[in-house]
Amino acid sequence: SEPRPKKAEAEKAIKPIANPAADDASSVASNIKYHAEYTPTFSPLKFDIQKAYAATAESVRDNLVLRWNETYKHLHKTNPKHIHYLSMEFLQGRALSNAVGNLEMRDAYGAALRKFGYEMEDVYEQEPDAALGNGGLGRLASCFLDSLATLNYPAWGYGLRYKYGLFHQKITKEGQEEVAEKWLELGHPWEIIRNDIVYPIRFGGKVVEGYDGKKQWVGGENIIAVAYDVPIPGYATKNTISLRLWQTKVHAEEFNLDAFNNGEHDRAASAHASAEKICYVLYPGDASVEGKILRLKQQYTLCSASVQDIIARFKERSELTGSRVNWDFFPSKVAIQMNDTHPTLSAPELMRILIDVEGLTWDQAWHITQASVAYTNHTVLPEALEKWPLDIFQKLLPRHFEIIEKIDNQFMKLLLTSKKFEPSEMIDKIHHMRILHNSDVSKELKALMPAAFAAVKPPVATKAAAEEEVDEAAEKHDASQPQTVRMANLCVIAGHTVNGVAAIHSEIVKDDVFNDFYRLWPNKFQNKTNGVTPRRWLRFCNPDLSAVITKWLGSEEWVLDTEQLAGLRKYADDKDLHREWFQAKRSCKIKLAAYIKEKTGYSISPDALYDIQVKRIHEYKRQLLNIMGVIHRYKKMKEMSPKERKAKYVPRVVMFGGKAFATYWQAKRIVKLITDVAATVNHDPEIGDMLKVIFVPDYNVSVAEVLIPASELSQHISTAGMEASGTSNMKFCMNGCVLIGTLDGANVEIREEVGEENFFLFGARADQINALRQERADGKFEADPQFEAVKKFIKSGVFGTYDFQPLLSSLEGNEGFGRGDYFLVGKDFPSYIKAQDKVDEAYKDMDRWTKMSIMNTAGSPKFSSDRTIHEYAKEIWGIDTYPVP
Ligand code: B1N
Repeated sequence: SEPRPKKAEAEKAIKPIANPAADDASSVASNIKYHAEYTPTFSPLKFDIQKAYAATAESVRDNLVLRWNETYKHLHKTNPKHIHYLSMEFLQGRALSNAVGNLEMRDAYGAALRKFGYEMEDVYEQEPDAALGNGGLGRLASCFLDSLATLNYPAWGYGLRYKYGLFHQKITKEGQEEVAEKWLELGHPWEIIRNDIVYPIRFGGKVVEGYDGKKQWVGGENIIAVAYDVPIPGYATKNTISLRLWQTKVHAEEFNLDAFNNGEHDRAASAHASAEKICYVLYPGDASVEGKILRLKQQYTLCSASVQDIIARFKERSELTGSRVNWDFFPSKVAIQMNDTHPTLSAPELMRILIDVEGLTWDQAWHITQASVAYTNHTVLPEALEKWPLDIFQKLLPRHFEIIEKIDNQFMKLLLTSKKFEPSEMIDKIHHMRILHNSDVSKELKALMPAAFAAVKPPVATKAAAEEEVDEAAEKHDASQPQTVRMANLCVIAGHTVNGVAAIHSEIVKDDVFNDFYRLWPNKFQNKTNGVTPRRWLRFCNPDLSAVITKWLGSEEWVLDTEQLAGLRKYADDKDLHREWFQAKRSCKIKLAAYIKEKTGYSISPDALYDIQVKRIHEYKRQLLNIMGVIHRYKKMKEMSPKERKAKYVPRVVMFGGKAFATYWQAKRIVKLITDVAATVNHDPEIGDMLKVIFVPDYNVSVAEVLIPASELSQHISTAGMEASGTSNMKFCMNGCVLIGTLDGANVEIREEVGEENFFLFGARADQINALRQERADGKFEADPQFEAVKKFIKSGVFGTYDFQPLLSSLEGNEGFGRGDYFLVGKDFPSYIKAQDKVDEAYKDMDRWTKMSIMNTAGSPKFSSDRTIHEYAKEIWGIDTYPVP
């Protein structure tokens, strides 16, 4: 690398020139300097690292905007079908490093920044993560955008511009503390505010019927949504698509000048405050439902603004061809994907606009809607299936409620006339499958029901008597059960396709969660196994290993064509590759050790086995099983002589990372247990480097980019059947990390791809879980003595005085809420310990381990989101690629 000149000299030597297309180091430096002077966000007196970041980002943005404009023009001209990916979450992480990488300008920017005396990596670090998501679901959406752009598909991402992203996690003596996140505070150079793209959004009010029978939704609270566009560059292509984030506000006229002049300042701005608070925070719940009106307002804002925008562009393009708007073409131009149930309202919103605004008939609108929208399910946890209290929903969205009522009726009619169910099942099926849970059934429908009903009961004497019984049955709803709008049912009914996110999950969706719907519409159901972008998650976050891969495969084509990674298999026993592979992993481990030292103060040895579990803290993900395994290991080590210890175990650093939902107390106790165990074990001189426990604070995308490359073993140990897919498992696998896991989610497919000898399997299978819970409830479960010993060890106070009893109680008893070991930690414990012992055995033989590591990377091609996106494009969306020439 070139010697660093003095900063002041460099600044004098480089002329500021605006050159958006700059791609050589000198021109890039000029462009950076130009932005430092003419896009001023910081003091002109200095060119510190923060300013270096801001100016570099602006310079990269120039380049993106060039491509972004070209892409828009190209797609406008060619007018292909577009996919619109609607998601309440996008977990983008940092943009600068990714953009420079995707533009293939690492060398130019690295050299340019060095002219100013900065290292590119240090400049990257100035950028706060855009954390507009909770975990896997949001990160998946971001990986999909990268693949959509890279593969040249016509696509839009739609989300909300939350002022505060996912909270920061502080780890203190008390455990986890949450601190507000402020990613926008120093400005965000990656967005382009679009004051020309604004849509009205209404809440509340009422529905009035015109003389012509047309419905109109009027009154209520009226706000606007303004577009903020984030250009998303593809890798090694000009194509640059948009992530359009909506920000809520009100028109200036809503400001109450009279009130303000009267000194009522808050009242004057109350409309502003009410609108703006909609976009204040990302709801920090992963797999839980916030029954908050604000959350429903957020969801409707996303859906309404996005659907209006999609329709506006459809019309714009229709006019371009000179013809009048032909709505029949809509589904051949527009695909809408609902990322879980959160954007479900896009279906009734599309119906509303087509009928009330565009004047289409119900049947036309229904046909268009059904042909356009599709739904991805991401979880089988019952608490995560969104249900809105009917009265709240009706009040906030009265017109949508009417539309949903009609869809519900239409659906029940279809059900009653379909031959898919026995008449005897019908009442039950309606109760389970309709959208409006526990609502009354119309007269018209009741008239269809006697036949169904008569089949169960002995034939009834008179028509009147039959009707009476049907009335009773149809309306028989448990008074304790609230009336709700079931969003998942609406999604399945309105969408043309329903997909799960890993093979096993999609089977559970068909056999269990939506089995009734599957019997009705078997062809609606598909699987789309998740994937992750190999750019961010291998090429950019792990340059050391990438260089080795490129060298052995002979080119860098694997970054676009991940199938080529399979080519590593033929060198899996090559000693030279082993040496280089080991060195690359080791250099990542050294970087991670430095990071851990800085963030936690703990020193860890790069010679130890790096064992990592990072994900949201949740009982079903079983961080508790992991830490209890650690305690078992620690206890055993203490009982051994140093010699015995060295013979059985290898030195190991067990790392955890992840956030707990702020009021999920059990999850927070798990964090506390981990940190307390760390505090004891890490200071035990008898144990030394043989075992270290680290809780890495504030896990996010950028932290993952440091942890994953350095991992050697990673844990994906959820109770079988509960993790829909998992995506970090794929990132670890790509980075040559061996997995220990249950047969759950994508683990099943990863194990198939890498080979069972390269995966540490343990635990009960999904199809055994119900029986095992029953066995426990029946009092037939025999506790494992080692597991009992670990519980006793915790209770003895070795790890301090904190009261872990509520945590331990969840593992005790036979059944009951929060008891009876619902997640089967105790049941799986012995097989988990055995699998962990096998890990130590394998790690003692470095050749064997390195081969396993290589085989994991070689087995990872399937888990590129490029593969996933191609499948969605072909099998759900019906879109083609349109590279910008
Ligand atoms: O979606 C990921 C999967 O890989 C994970 O297995 C799955 O747990 C995750 C409500 C969720 N499912 N459900 C959510 C997120 C936020 C929220 O408010 C539910 N996240 C997942 C990608 O498919």
